[in-house]
Amino acid sequence: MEEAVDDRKACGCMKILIVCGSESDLHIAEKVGFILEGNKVDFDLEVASAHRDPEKVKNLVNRGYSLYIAVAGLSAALPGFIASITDRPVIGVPVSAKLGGLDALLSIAQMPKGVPVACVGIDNGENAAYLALRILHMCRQKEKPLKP
Ligand code: AIR
Repeated sequence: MEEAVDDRKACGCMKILIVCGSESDLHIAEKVGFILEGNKVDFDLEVASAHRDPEKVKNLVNRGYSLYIAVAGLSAALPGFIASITDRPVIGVPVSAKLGGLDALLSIAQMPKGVPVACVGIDNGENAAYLALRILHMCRQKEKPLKP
């Protein structure tokens, strides 16, 4: 396991954007950031709503990141919106703002074909970080294949 963590550290060339739909989602984004920090993965953390400020979201994506983690509740368009303007992997984290997060879960998971978003469990920022680490780890796959 320690060896795998070292490999992840070697993926330092990559940078992730964690973006929240609102400041009220920051407690979930912090869980993501904590794990990325612990694995020495570089990231930015921003707040930008796909509904309230789509131009800000576009400008953030135009900076260019290796991977996006979008955290949002209610009608959570943010991960899908980002996936519509980048070819990079997007991981969505549904937040339990209302309806126990079911509204956000379905908004993130039910993407149309051709616009993929990986959806983790409700409020599960930790799994978004772990999935991101696995995706970044693939940059080392050529040198050392992953275990089956
Ligand atoms: N939200 C913000 N813009 C679009 C959406 N879906 C979400 C946020 C947050 C929830 O609405 O991601 O989870 C409530 O936001 P606020 O700012 O009212 O607390």
